[in-house]
Amino acid sequence: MPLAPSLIERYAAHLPITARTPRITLGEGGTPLLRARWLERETAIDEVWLKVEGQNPTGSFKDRGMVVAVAKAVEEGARAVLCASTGNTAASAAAYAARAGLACTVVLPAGQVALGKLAQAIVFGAKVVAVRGSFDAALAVVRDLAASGEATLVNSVNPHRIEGQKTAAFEVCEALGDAPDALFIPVGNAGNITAYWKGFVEAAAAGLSRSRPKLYGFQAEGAAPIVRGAPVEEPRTVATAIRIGNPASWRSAVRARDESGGAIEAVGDDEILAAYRDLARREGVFCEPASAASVAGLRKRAAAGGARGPRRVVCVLTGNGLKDPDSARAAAGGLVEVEATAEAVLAATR
Ligand code: AN7
Repeated sequence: MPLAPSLIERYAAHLPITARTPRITLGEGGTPLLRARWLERETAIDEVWLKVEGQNPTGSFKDRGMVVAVAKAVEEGARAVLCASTGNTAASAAAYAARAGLACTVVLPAGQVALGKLAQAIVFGAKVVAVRGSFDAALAVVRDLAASGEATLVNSVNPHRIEGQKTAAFEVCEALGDAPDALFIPVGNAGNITAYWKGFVEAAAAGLSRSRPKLYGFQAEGAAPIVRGAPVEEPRTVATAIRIGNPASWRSAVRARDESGGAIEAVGDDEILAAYRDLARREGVFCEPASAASVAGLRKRAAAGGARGPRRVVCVLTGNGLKDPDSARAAAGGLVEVEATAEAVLAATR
């Protein structure tokens, strides 16, 4: 049977969808779940799977939540949507607003957004404003604007975003025939770990799985407020997508951690970049640095705990590596340029 054409239609029974909700879609959801043999060997875990969310239409998991948030905004009569973003939310909001015929404003931390994401927001026709400050400052600004009725806020504080994003947990259960033992996921503003937990709880209740996984969330060491138990004034990490010092969904992330029996821990930029490179070279999957935090976290836990523990795990790869060409360039080093002769090329590849 062919898949229903849109995430909203496939999961309507589990989403806040009414007869009046427009069935907008850009082909979101239904992303691959890939077996990761190299990671299985390294970690001595029986099954390691990668949920490749970079295959969504704008290249990140944000599309699952954004399609629902934008459809509900249209249903409720909105003319415009608004968000703060480290980049991916902006790209997704801009695309779905264009699709639905809404205006879109995105507020970004100046100088801290990967080039591809900035390009997406601009090309999709959003009004793009960079502010001097962090993502957290940008979020405070758009919360103010939304409160004064400027536009509908489509950050993950909008509950429709969480509803849409929880569908990834359903897909994992459908693909495996049950929930995994553990799920590894990057944490920034903490909406996604919140959404996965809601999804796994509902999947178990709906009979899509017999169990619920432990959730392991990973922040970057220089941007790890939940791990440290206090907001980080000036968050720093190469993983710009998760350069967030005061996550909006902090409390629900802690709840997901505790109810599932998991943990939220920090990984260093060096560990993130090593996972980023190895995923590309050994598994053929090009994700962005923030996404590799999930795999960095799995490797770190496996190295510390040996082979005991979960037998089947899923790592969420939240965004596509193509979004961040500067990180790729930095990881690759310099390009070799030679004369256009077979000898010169052969010599350069030796
Ligand atoms: C690739 O786009 O916060 O913990 O403004 O882009 O749900 O915030 C992005 C976050 C992980 C963290 N991986 O997810 C934004 C934004 C990637 C991301 C996260 C983000 P949350």
